[in-house]
Amino acid sequence: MAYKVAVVGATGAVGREMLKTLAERNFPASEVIALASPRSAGQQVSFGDEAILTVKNLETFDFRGVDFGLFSPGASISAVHAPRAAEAGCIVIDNTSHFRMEPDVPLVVPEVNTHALEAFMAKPDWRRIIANPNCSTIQMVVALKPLHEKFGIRRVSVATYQSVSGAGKEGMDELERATKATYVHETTKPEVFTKPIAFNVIPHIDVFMKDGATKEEWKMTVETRKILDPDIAVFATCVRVPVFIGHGEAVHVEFANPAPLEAARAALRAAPGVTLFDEREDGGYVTPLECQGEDAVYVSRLRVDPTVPHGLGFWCVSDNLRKGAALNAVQIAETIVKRGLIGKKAA
Ligand code: 11C
Repeated sequence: MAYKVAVVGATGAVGREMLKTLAERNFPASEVIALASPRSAGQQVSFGDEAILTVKNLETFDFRGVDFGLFSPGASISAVHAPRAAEAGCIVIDNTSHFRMEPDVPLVVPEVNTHALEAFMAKPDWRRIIANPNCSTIQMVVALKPLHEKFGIRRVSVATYQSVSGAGKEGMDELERATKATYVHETTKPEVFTKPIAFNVIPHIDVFMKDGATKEEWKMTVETRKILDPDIAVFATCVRVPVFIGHGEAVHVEFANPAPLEAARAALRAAPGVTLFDEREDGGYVTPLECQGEDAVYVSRLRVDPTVPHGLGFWCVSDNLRKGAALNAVQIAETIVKRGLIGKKAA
């Protein structure tokens, strides 16, 4: 059984990671097609260790016969081309923010809410568009899910430490340029970020909203509620740090019920997608550098928060390009295949 897969935005940081992830996990693909803007058409991208794909023009591509479209081309491009692909019969898994909060689009993290995916796909008139959440939301809900099941979460307060790859290749290039320039006492003008990113931290990701929160902070609130539970209160402060790959988060949780430390540890150890590494000694925690290229959401520094009733705090890190984007999208496609949610085809 094999499926025709298109990767849209194939020349971007997430698109390349999608191709890598499909190859590494041996996704049952009869054909993989790399698509991008007319400007990038004709470029070559790797698919696994051996194959090279020539990028095709998204604007003129006909999606008929394509089973899965993994999209990460930017929200305004997905807005146009994802519905076009879905109408042609393709199942779109979209990594942009464009469709996430639409009520008829499931927002899915396979370890957390596969039930939502199944419920939407069971509807005869479903839109054939599935949204991949924001990277900072994904890693947090993977860690929160086992704790919510066990103790019932009331409120989450989170501060993020987000890598520049969240802003794509341009963000990574700006950090590299600015760091090198600092060493030779030169200055570079920030373009992707609003202030110098080298040797600095910037408490601002995405645009400002009317209430003073940024859209990244708003996304963490509304997406967590859509995925995990609409009754959970979430307050987020999202910060850009001079790290290339891997988002860190300091997460503080208030539960409805007593949350003993050992029971929390056991729940996290048993949870799919979570690796608990919490040694309470020098180096006994995971940092962004160590999670690059890894699939897991790592939880460390788990401890009781005695300042609230039933409180716990922890640190979590994950590779934002991988579990925060490409891997989650591929896992959604794998779940659809494994659960027989689309008709199977002969290879
Ligand atoms: C960042 N989290 O770190 C963002 C990138 O809504 O998919 C992903 C934006 C999104 O800048």
